[in-house]
Amino acid sequence: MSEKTTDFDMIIVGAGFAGLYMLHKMRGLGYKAHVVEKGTDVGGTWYWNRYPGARCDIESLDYSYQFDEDLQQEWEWSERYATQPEILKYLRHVADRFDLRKDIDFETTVKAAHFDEGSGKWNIKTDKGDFTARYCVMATGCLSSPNIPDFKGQDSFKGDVYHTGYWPHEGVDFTGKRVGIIGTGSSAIQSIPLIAEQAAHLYVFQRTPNFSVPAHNGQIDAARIANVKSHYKEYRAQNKTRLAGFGEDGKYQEMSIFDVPAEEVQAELDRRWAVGGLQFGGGFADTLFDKKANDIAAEYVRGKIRETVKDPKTAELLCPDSVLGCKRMCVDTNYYDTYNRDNVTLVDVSGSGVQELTEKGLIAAGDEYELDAVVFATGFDAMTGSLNRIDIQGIGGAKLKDKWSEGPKAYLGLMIAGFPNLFTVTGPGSPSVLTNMVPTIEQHVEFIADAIEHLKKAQKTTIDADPEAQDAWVAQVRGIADMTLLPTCNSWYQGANIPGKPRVFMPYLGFPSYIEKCEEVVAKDYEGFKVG
Ligand code: NA7
Repeated sequence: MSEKTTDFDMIIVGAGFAGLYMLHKMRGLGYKAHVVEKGTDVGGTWYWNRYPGARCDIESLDYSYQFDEDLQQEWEWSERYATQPEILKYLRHVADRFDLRKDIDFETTVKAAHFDEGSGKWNIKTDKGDFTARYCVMATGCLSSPNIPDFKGQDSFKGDVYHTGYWPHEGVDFTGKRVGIIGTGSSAIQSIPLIAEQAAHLYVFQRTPNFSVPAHNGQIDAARIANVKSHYKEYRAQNKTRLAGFGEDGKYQEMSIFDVPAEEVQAELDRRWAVGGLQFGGGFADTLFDKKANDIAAEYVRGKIRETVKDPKTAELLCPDSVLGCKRMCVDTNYYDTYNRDNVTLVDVSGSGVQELTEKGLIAAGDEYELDAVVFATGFDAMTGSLNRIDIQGIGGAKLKDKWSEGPKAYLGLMIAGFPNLFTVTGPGSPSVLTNMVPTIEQHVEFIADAIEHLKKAQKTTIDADPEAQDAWVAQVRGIADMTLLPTCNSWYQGANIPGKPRVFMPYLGFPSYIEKCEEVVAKDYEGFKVG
């Protein structure tokens, strides 16, 4: 039996959307690439997040790969917003179709990645053995390191405990159970209506309410599928010109809401609400910049909440007083209506929070709730969590964790100065989570592959971010965010959901401008990168 190869051109960490395409791309270019994946199968985010109701909030015709025309033509999405099982099935199909599994080690966790200046290679340590590779790509995801708050008495609870991001593969039957769910972010908002249908009683422990807009999900209209598929390439190209990489062109989106007559504003908000989805927030040019403009759209949603939820006290508790869109809006099916059920109670923990887990349940706002199961829908250590979990060391043994102790710094969200030949797909400073993630991932993967081809042609072996270019990019990311209302609430965009995490706005706001910037960087011979 031959020895297992441990030296590769590239090691890719993670087998989600990013890792799979990176592998396919590099293999196609003739490189020896290999993926290391913690899960038992491909899927990344869509492998782990199996909670009831988990689905994408971007439409399935958009949230899919475009790198292969045959793939996008042959795959049939069934619903407007794909469920987690359907996206996982799609990614499994992609892995089989391009024969990717043979180059993936599953159930293997990367513990460390150290740059060896002598060999110019990365030494990658896993729990199953070590690898060396000239290039290392962290395709570790943005929302992939679950946040489990450290409540007092955490281990004393005798019932079942779940986190939405680590959901059991076999599913959970809550029939007849008293269930408590902590959190009211997107994962909670998607799962609450379904858990409520099963549970004897569901208590929702809410620290901060979120804005949610209806998905109006359903089977995708066959005519729409045929239409998009008849010109998929042009359809994708048009999306690339849009602010978040998806959506529609609205009549007023270049206009201030104050320049549009009030009845037309109302009609446009009604129209967007009826269409459903994240596009609700994109109607007017100033919604994300001017608090008064934002208030109009925010108050519209509050009106819908008050209209839907029968108990006025519960309705008020569900109405956010923050800026619409400063936390990622949620997209739901029957979320607000679920509070009209007799077996659902909203518990306000905005003051003292969930105080303690006990043997029988939990204590919140001074009262003990007896429960059979607790669901943590408490989100993720976004954008940096999965990178910081790995002991990454660059030039001179410098640790990434130390370099990022005051907040993450990266150039274009793709490379980190001092960590040569290490790439991040959708790292901090990438537009990633503010866009349709799949096309953004494809763009990053293609940028990385092109950069490596560039090195090969130039007979060079190393690429690294220039610290000054990196600092300028970090300043630009923050500068743009500061022009908007986005930093005004405690969002995971700026690390505010994790105690002690430095508060730095991480994603770059501006998808078409990001692509233009990357193209300019390449045209200027990899401006801002040091090639050697
Ligand atoms: P989110 O959006 O980060 O939501 C997490 C929720 O958990 C949010 O309501 C938090 O309240 C709440 N939370 C977190 N810690 C606590 C503690 N200690 N006590 C009470 N409540 C807490 O995560 P999701 O998984 O729902 O969604 C993540 C993204 O995935 C989403 O934006 C989409 O892009 C898809 P808080 O608001 O911090 O007061």
